[in-house]
Amino acid sequence: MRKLMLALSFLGFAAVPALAAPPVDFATADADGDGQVTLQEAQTVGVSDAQFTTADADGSGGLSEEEWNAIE
Ligand SMILES: [Ca+2]
Repeated sequence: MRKLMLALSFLGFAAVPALAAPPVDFATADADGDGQVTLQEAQTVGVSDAQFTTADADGSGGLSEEEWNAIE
């Protein structure tokens, strides 16, 4: 019984998703400092295409600081 409880608690812990947040802060991601994070800049710090497209709320092709901070 004790082993079962341990196994269940381990599985429960493993199922908790990683915290939803951009991998680095906006200033770090905006490598050229133009105030927008491009897809290339985002990919450099590990953001996927899908995350970028979802975060680009206005479809401008670049992320503002507000859009960047909304990355999940
Ligand atoms: Ca930039």
